[in-house]
Amino acid sequence: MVDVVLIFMLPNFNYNIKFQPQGVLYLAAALEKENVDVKILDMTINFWSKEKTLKFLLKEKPKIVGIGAMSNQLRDAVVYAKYFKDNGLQSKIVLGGPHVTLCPDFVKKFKMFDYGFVGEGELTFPKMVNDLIRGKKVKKIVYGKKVENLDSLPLPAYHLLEMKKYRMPHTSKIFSTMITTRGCPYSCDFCNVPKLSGRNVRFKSANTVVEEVRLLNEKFGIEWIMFTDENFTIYEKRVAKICHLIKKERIDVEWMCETRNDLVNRKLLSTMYKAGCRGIGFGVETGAESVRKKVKGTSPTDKTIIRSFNLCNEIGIKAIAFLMFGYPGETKEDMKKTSSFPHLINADSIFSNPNFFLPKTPIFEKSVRDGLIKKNMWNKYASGDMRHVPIYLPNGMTHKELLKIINNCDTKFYLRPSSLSKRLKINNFNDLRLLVRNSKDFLVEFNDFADHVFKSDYQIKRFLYPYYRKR
Ligand code: B12
Ligand code: SF4
Repeated sequence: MVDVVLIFMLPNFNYNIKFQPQGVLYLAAALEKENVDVKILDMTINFWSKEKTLKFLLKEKPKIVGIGAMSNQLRDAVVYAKYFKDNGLQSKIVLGGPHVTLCPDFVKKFKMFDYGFVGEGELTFPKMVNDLIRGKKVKKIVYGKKVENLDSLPLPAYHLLEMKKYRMPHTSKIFSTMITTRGCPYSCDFCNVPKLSGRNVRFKSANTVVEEVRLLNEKFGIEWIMFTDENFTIYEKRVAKICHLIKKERIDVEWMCETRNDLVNRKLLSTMYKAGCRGIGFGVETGAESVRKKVKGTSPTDKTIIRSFNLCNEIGIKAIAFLMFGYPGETKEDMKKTSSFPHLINADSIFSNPNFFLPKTPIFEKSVRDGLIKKNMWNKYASGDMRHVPIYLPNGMTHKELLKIINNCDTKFYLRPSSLSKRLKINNFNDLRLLVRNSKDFLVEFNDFADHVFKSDYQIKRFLYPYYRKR
């Protein structure tokens, strides 16, 4: 028996990425601090059917089942919660995470959820849980208090996950995610991070960050860390201190992070490289500067992007371009520019995605005002009335056309001989020999390559049509 089971919902497409869900890890740590017994089910790892999950829950008899879901995971959250309720689960079901934070009324329409939890959970969810356990009355929608001092939080409850099951492209090493900031001061049209976490960036101190790195390395054997902060390098001094401490404490890890192209420079990149940074994902978004200007603002320009990619190439950090297709006013010509841009900037890898119509983003709000979409489209998606996850289709383009463009972009990029040899770092016979010797890395690289080239269409289908996969 356990007090709380936290479920991180299924990913609805076969991302070649399996990341530890930091949100529920932080929640679990906060609950454990209050002596609440908690278990985590990460569906992105175990892919349990609703029947199997219910069986587990009926055995564990938790007082509370907490489900964390992004907007694109809503339909599964609804299907699972309804199934639990219809089949005798007595636990109270609480929905938390980004979607309900943006659209709190969601739980009033979808009655399989007893409660909705809005915002950050660490300071408020433990009290809610205690109230529910003691049979006290709790409001239908509970609002979480923002955590002002991230250093005051207990470290995420990594011990509740099977850490070795997680993986990411670019490495065969044992890997974990970490997140060290909350909030973003920028205002890209397609993104709802500033709405979710605020414009004011809250940081963990370098000491706390490195303490977590050390714990992951020593206790869980983690050799590779992915910092999933949106703009890891936004405060240069803090990153330099993190690098200094990793080196000083001789922690044997390599790592990656994500940031904007206008938030790096030669000095910082070379400090990062020396402390183990081996990859950076940049939000390039589009190869058409005029479109980028509209959705992201005046920066980063093409020039800034090219410069940062060149610097990474020079220093030895893999530079990954995140691309999106489907912006207001974007033409097929613009999309062609996006497809060829990674070649121009000499990217090591790309991630191309359609632009989600994420609720409460500037693009979403404007499209509702312009009568392009209905405000309740995510409810329709959640209930199954809408077949696929809402994505932005510019200028009357069809889904099929957009997906084809995205697939072609991937195929064109990954099938270039220079791209393959760069990914595999084969410049001469000796490189080839080393690669074969280190066959695990070879397989990882080959798997990523194959995923992009042969299965990208299949992946995107799974992401757009959640019921593609039988469960
Ligand atoms: C890391 C990350 C990923 C990773 C890993 C996801 C994972 N396994 O956790 C990867 C790269 C795989 C990913 C993919 C995607 N992501 Co993402 N991702 C993030 C990112 C940058 C950090 C998430 C995180 O760790 N946050 C830190 C934790 C502490 O916060 P949190 O998760 O929100 O949890 C807190 C609260 O929400 C709440 N809470 C959460 N769950 C629960 C449950 C209960 C019961 C309760 C009470 C409370 C509660 O308490 C937590 C602690 O305070 C966020 C942006 C952000 N800053 O949040 C985007 C974000 C979550 N992603 C987003 C999106 C759109 C996606 C994709 C759909 C993108 C795409 N086009 O491919 C995919 C979908 C993947 C899937 N699983 O289906 C959006 C979601 C917006 C929305 N409306 O849902 C975000 C907010 C970014 C954005 N652009 O707006 N993502
Ligand atoms: S896309 Fe990145 S930089 Fe832009 S608002 Fe979102 S989190 Fe901030």
